[in-house]
Amino acid sequence: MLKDLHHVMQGFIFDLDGVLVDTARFHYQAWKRLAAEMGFDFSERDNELLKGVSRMRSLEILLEIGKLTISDEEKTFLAEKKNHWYVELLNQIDASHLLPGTWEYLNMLKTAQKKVALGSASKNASFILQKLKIYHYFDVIIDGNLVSKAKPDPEVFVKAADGLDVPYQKCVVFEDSQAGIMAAKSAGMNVVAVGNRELLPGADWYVQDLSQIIE
Ligand code: B16
Ligand code: MG
Repeated sequence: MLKDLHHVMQGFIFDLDGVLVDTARFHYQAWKRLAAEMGFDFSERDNELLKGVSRMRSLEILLEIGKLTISDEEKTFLAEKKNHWYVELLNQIDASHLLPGTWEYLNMLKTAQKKVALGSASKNASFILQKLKIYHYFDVIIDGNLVSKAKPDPEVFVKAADGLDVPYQKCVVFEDSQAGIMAAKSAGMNVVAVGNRELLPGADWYVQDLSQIIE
């Protein structure tokens, strides 16, 4: 039972994009601008392929869509350019951009003295948490700057659980991507998928957003 989660679990690990905030549309705008500059279109459907994926891997997928081959130096340059545009867009976000239930659930966990961590692929995670005014809720923040292996490798969640000093089987991960669900399960953790069962097989529980978990 989803309700029992709070009694049984000790560590609560959150993915960022798609779970706490919808930054996917800003990633989309920035990638679309880059694609346009290179002379091809990038659809919202294509953007689904980039969710939960690292920045460099996202660029490689974009280049595959545009059927372009470029050098590693050019890749680094383009990834930085996209990030510059993305960060410009992030400047407009504030607490009103939190997904439903996020603030209430984090508050509830803090009141219950539960341990809370972030496990995100984003190198901008700390900046985003500060903009959203929820940085202080996190005991541990593991982001794209601290991991070398992308989801579905469990590294990001293992580091988060170790940082919280909670056994993996007492951790629950909240994820909106298939790679993230696989990463958490392979670490022996419990998973709440944020999204549809059909699109995200393999999780232990399903919610549309965090407002469905609040007791
Ligand atoms: P950055 P998450 C992921 O965040 C996004 O879903 C993914 O689209 C993005 O490419 C990745 O972060 C890297 O982000 O360019 O800011 O380092 O879902 O793992 O919280
Ligand atoms: Mg995500």
